[in-house]
Amino acid sequence: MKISVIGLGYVGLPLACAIARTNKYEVVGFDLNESKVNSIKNKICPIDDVQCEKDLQELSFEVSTDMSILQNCDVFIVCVPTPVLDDYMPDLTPVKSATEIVAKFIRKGDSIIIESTINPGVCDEIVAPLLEELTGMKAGTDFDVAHCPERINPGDPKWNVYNIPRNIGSTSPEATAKLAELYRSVINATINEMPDLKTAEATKIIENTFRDINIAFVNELAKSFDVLGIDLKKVIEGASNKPFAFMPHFPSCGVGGHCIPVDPYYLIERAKQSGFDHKFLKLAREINNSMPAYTIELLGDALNTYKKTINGTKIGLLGMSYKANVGDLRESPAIELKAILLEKGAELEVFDPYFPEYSTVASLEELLQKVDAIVLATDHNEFKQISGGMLKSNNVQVVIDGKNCLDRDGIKSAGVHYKGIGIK
Ligand code: SAJ
Repeated sequence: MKISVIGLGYVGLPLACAIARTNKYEVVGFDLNESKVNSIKNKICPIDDVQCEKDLQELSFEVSTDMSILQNCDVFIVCVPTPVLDDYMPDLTPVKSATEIVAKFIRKGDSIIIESTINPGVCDEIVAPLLEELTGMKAGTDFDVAHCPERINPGDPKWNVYNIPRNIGSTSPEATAKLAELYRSVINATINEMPDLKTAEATKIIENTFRDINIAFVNELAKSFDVLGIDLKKVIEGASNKPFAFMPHFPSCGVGGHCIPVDPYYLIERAKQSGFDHKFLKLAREINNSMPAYTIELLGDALNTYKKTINGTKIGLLGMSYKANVGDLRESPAIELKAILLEKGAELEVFDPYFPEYSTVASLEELLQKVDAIVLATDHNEFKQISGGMLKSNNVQVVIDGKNCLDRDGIKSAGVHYKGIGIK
């Protein structure tokens, strides 16, 4: 069986490696990005994925930007991005263009599997009709459409494509069973057969929406406990020792990434088209989107105690990435933090070890020497070493810890003003 993976990013590349590792299939990879394809050809892993770096050394399979590589494929697995537009509508352009490419090569008896995160209905209402229109064939009869939502967690040292359980739904139970077997031959984890495409699409969306609303819950608690003078970090720690029916989430300066702040909009928009208004999901998004501004409010309040304003003060922004120890700017709250600080007249320095191109200094030490206050936006390991002594000796007066990850007690005992999100 010849299998193609279309889109060789943090989802597609590990999957192509996993399929190649079985030695059971001919696997080819297709991507539009020349430099990414060349890196892979030279066994240089273009993504932050420890397992994938290893795989690329040990395995070899054909990758190309030339779509003729898709000739005679039996299965086409689409792993392209599904970003969100400025109006928070899902941008399905990459999925549609990948589908148009598959339409050139898909034959009777073949299957297309979408792994990209999509709102419920996209396979039935967009992918299948588009393929039928372009090929003259009938979905479910001449070819199968399936959805097996990706669950890759970028930078995760434990969970990877080989061991993460998966859900799959298709145009028929028989097709679902057939393609589930394919995944079982590649992945050493439960492959759950779902009743249909919409169920599989909805499953991924609610997994990430669950996370977004729970983060919004603790973010609203942070604002409330800041006025109540209650230490939210201790409260969450306390609640976390309940052995059942509690799952901790943590307040922060905002929710970034290509999944959590994006996926809820897919459901919100799709349900709205059918006349249902997801008030709760929208409110959660509003709360999480309000956190960068709230973080800067905390900075303004802290500077006030030194009779200072943001305007004209030297302020250091630590971190641009949305997530610790990876370099990924997508929907990062740090982007908004930076914009607000500049708009308020801060004399801004920025440092993120993963983004020298966005950094105004070459090191954490250099930043600390230059600023009177810092806002931590990303909990990179490198920033966790910041001590009260380092801050004091550099005359840093204020620390706003946007990820509640610094040594609060040590910083306070050094006489530096510390404020976290929901904690003093
Ligand atoms: N965040 C909080 N508080 C929390 C957890 C996260 O503010 O309690 C923020 C993070 O700082 C980040 C954003 O939310 O800005 C997203 O964080 P994330 O840990 O959810 O990281 P992602 O975006 O890489 O999410 C992925 C997702 N994986 C897939 O979609 C396949 C998500 O489903 C996982 O739950 C998540 O990784 C994970 O568990 O780390």
